[in-house]
Amino acid sequence: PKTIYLKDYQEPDYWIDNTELSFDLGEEITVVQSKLSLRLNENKTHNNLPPLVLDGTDQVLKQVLVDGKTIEPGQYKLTDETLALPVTQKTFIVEVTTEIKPQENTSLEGLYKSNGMFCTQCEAEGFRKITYYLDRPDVMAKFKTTIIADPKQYPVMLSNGNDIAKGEREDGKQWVTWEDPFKKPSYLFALVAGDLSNITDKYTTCSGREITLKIFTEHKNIDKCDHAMTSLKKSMKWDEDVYGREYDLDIFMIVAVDHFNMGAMENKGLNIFNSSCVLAKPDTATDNAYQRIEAIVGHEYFHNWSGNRVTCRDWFQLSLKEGFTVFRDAEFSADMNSRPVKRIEDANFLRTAQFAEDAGPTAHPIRPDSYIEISNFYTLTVYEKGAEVVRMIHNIVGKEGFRKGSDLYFERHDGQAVTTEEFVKAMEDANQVDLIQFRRWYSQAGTPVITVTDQYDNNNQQYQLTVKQHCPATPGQTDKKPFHIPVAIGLLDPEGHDIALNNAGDTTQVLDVTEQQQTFTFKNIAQQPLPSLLRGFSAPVKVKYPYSRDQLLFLASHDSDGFNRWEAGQQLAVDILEELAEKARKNQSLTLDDRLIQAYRAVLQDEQLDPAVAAKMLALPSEGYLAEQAETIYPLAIHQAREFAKQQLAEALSEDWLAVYQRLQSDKAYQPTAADIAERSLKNTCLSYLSQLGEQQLALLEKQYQTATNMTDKYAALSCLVNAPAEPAKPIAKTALADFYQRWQEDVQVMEQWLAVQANCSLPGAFEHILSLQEHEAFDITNPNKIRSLIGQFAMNNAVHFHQETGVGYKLLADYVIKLNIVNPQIASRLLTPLTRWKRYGEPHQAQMKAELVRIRKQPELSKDVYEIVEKSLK
Ligand code: BAL
Ligand code: ZN
Repeated sequence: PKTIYLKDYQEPDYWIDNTELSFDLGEEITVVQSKLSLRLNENKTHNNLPPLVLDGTDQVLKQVLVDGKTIEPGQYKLTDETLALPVTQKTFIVEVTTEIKPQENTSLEGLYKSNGMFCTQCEAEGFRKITYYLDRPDVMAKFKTTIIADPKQYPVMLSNGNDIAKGEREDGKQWVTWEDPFKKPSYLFALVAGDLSNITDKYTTCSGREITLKIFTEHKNIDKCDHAMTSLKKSMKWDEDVYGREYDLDIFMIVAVDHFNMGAMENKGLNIFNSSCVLAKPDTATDNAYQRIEAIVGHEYFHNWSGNRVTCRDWFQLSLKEGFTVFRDAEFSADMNSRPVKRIEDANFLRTAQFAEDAGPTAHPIRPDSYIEISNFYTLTVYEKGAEVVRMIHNIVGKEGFRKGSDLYFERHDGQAVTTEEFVKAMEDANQVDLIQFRRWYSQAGTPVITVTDQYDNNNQQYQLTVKQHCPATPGQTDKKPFHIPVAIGLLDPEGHDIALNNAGDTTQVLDVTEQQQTFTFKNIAQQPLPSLLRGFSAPVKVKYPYSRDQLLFLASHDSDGFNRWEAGQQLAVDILEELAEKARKNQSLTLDDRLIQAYRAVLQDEQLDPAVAAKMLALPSEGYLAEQAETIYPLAIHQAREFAKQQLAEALSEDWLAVYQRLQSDKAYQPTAADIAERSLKNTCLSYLSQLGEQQLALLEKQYQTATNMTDKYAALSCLVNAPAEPAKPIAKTALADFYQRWQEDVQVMEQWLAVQANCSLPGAFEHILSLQEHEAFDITNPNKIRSLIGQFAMNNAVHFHQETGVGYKLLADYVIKLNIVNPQIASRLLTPLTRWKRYGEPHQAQMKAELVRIRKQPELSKDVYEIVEKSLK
């Protein structure tokens, strides 16, 4: 397969101004007709008129016309991936007729069927599976789309823009024409046809325009759309208030689809959503789902400006729209819910998963230099680290400066396909700041490590922090230049109070770290302070400072920065768990440092603390995070250490867990408000510790399972039962799982949860059970959500079974990668991720993981998606 390089980017030879499409949807064959108005790109110098090379694959070419004249097979050149046509005029019309079979398309790219409904997914390069086209984001055209189908099966037929005409043909088929007045690249095209219900609402924009809002779904799910509608209206208002962005079409539609590779897709005016990211009602969706839906509805809506109105010139610029939009959705969620908790969750996720990506064989900058398959670059780096890079700009220029910069960016580039450079330039120009060195965040991969040392001079009342930065080598990048890292810090006096750092009395200061080594001096410091470093996680870096456990305990109870209070507790836990894991690996006896118990007790007894923050502070670092911290990963030792600590904390604080659990009992009707979610989260955290306490608390779990009036509480109880180590819990868990299945077997979203809770079970015997679930009717290899729930959860979150020493866990994953390589290459390649980390593991894991990668590489007909990841991993 060919590698595509950013440095080779060239504008296209031709532009497409207008695209007219017609789809005659059939059960066997779907006929696609396109009519493209093309124009020579006069920006480029041409000796002769170059041939028009259209992208296209997986379709049968039936007819080609240029300016109304048939082009015979001898006159065009057709390959598996392109159609090249001779050109004789600078402007011309191309008409192409092709046939496709959406019902056989299991890749879920292009046009396909999900539960009898036709739907599309075109980003990044799915449109070329629909028709021959200049399938690249810098070619932007106005689209007019006619859909023709049997009205009995497909009464609802949707595409981008506004519906402008409809009618019935003589053969009884109905047709509808949609027109999108905004120029767009092909990746934003969408089509849906099916027997769907919808809920409708209205939104009046800031300039007084009335927008029709519709959410479409299968009839049985119509009672699950309200939360998404509320979230949509909140998003529209928030984007007006915070960014001054108003919606532009007269209608905004969302469609829920069960078979979907991604979470959702921002097609112009017609967002298509994975049903798990849009459908919710209290008795079937957890608080996590409610919050995920709000965030994703926001994310896709915000793309209307950051992505659609201003789009990407090429796919190397993906973070231009994704990093910025993730930043926007994170701020939206922070404004709608608890800001500190959102920051903790995002930083925790980044440090667990994106740092691991940065430290592995697929590490790449947020603006990659090359790719084989662009689908492989919808990564945590491009999305989450990309958002952190935007956040750093926000912190450098300030809230108002950022708004000035984003206004300038949208004003300058509305209707254009641009690069990350244009974004940074707009921020610079609007604020007269220099981001030259900052741009290295776009081109250098890897997680920088800052090592901080300090010195206090009592005589001069002076305190110095020396910061060194280093970024480990990543594939293709050995020597990195220093980054511009904004490091927010505070200093605590021995009583735990913040020290004023300047005459204005500021207690947090941002140090602009730009050199390999730099010293910062603070004057008038009366006593030796304790530094609070990287407050609010002000940059996506690792920090090393030799805190003692007592100092961490001190910060965990005194730091005025909510994020760093949580972080100090995490660091204390990591330090203790690392020592325990080392002992476990050497088969030594384990004892828990009492300081962790003290820290937890303080949180449990602090009734003033926001329960959402308390729940975060009472969660031990995940096995994934501990693995990411380790030099060499021994997953079974990590698991043993963490389970031991959990057990000890459960026992030592049993009365506190129970007291808080009982205090938080409530018979309020379910509301997905921040305050209620916070209380449920703390209550269920307590329940999970109580579930460690043997037989004595089983009645509590069983009661919560049986009496819960919402899915959050019910699922929490089910999860605790399934993972409770006490022998008498087993039959109760079995009964609960059967009851849960019985009750919700018709509900696809709940069945995903049911599979996931079993896939995550780390108790002995769970692996055999997971294997048996592959045969269960709730599982379906053609549905990515089911793959993610069973196989993905198992490989990502069930370390003790995935990494079992016989290697059978790795084999299970590799078997799925091999099967899905044919069925759905995008999902196959994503599933591979845990195996790609093989070099970081100790033996026997390392050799076994590698062997499975080698087995995958030997398969005939590897997709580009899987090939690229396997090759990079084995280098
Ligand atoms: N553009 C792909 C889905 C998303 O990031 O919104
Ligand atoms: Zn996005």
